Amino acid sequence: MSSSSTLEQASDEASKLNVQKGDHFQGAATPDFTDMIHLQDLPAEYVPEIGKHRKEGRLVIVGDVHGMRDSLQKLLHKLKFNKHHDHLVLAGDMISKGPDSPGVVDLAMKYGATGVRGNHEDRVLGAYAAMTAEHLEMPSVPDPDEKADKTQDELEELSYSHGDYKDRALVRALGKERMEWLKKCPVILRVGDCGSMGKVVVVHAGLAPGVTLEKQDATMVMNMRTIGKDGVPSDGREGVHWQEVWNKYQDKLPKKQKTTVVYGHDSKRGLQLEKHSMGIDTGCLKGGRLTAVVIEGAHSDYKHSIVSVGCPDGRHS
Ligand SMILES: [Mn+2]
Repeated sequence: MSSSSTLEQASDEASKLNVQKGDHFQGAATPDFTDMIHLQDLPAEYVPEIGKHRKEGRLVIVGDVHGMRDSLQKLLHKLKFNKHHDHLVLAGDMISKGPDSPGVVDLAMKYGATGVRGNHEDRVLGAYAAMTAEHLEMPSVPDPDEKADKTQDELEELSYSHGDYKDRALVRALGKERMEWLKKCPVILRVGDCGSMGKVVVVHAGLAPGVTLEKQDATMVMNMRTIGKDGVPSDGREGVHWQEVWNKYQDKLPKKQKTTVVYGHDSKRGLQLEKHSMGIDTGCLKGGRLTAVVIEGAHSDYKHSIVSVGCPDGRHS
């Protein structure tokens, strides 16, 4: 793609954003999602080098952490992760469900990690945008009054009436600084060329084959599991898994255009390693494993390995 067409696309995107912003200023009650980052390039300094004189350094891509801070720490210890030459990428659903979402974001910030926006980050960021639009206070801890004197039924009713009660509680638990960090996580992270792996891209759920990264449907990138006969992705489990279609499509492409996708989101299927896709959600939250794809440079090519640690069941903690 030429740089001018990239620029044109960028300005197309910008004008679309302006339209949405205009609607917002006209008093629409919908939250302002215009700051969602669709596609971002991983800075070149984080991409491992190859060759005789390569610098030391690995790219460590970790699947769905879901608030399992201690498991993430254990995995990084096992890898002897060193933030001075290694780079950590979290493939979305870092937060929600598990015991310590704030702790996971703190670790990510401490290690200078790059996060990708998963369906859970998207939900919570949606709640954050709505709360910000309503000018609600953002206390750093959940408001104790909110739960006081309410029975479970009332809480459920509250949840029903607000729609996103749990998401708002998590926003409050995370606080502004962590929410702003999450907001900067792109839907699609383009790592770049990694030799025989082709171009490497990290997303939370999947990519539609034959569609440019710029034109991918962001909601589907964070949610897809299957692709229908019409070629349209879906979050349903019935039908052909998206990565089957993706791998068949990659096989037909010239070598230089092949793309390997690293993704999470599908703990039911677990580790899914194929030629041009690597599914690494191995169900840490439910007492499975937390898994990383480790990419490093060698003399004339890149190599990758899978490293994982066992996790306690984090669902009821
Ligand atoms: Mn997910």
